[in-house]
Amino acid sequence: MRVLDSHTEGEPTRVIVEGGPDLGSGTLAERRLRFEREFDHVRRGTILEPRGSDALVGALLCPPTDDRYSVGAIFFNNDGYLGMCGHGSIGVAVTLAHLDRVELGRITIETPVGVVSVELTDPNQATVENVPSFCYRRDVVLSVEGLGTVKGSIAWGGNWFFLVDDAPCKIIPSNEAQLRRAAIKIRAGLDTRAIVGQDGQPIDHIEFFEPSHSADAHSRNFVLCPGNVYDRSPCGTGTSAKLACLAECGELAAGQTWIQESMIGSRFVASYRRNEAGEIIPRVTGRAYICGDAELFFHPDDPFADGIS
Ligand code: PYC
Repeated sequence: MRVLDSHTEGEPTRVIVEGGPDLGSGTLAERRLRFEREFDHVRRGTILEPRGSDALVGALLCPPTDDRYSVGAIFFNNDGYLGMCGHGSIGVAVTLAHLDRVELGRITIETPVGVVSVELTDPNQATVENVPSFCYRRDVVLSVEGLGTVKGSIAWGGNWFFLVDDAPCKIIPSNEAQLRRAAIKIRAGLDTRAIVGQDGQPIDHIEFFEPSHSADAHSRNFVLCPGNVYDRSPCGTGTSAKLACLAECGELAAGQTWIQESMIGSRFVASYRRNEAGEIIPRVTGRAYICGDAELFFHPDDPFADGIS
């Protein structure tokens, strides 16, 4: 299997460009289900050690359902499958440009939760126009052991997020373990109380915020992903969820810039527009760099061919 590795503002993406499973036809959501049911060993073998790491997000390229779209992509990680992935969409676009499969300009990526458009402005920079995003519930309060009362909002940005009003401690790399433990507890608390997204969707990403550490950015975040690792980038879908909440509270107007910084100081420059239906369409700009072009081997006798779970 040939994979191209890149990172988007520090967060890695591994795109399967050759030798991935053939998921057949159907919608991307149906194909994601087929991936999960019949080829989950491929996800594990590609992402988990010894070939990968917990921080990796994978993307399987597949033919789109409609030739108006450039490509289909199913994103996955150490825990399972994602709806959309903002940093991953930038990684896919930069990877396709690196392989000369697309030119600079606009491409469209079909995902299990909708079609996103990605404008490649140079070989290492792209703007994702995400799926419609929205704030689902505000001022959700829950009591979490060891943390006390936690208040936040539930929002959709291509994945489900709980955006916590107050971070439990300063968002700096040396507090990573504390932030991760707190976010895991909050996610468990939401789960126990059956606090979910629309249509009963589980909330699998937890996001903390604090003011940015630099004068030219608006906010710093820490995002816990479903596999209990933090997003090294400011998280494209998490930034989209944040924009939706800011718009809901009247704190950010359409077209206004929001610079979201991650715990490691990398940035996404974001804004939103409203479509004809009045929905929020986030735009997220970031940089990605190719860092590897590899062939992965899966020997039939290898006891860890399917990864170390
Ligand atoms: O950038 O949307 C994102 C993302 C989701 C999980 C990891 N990154």
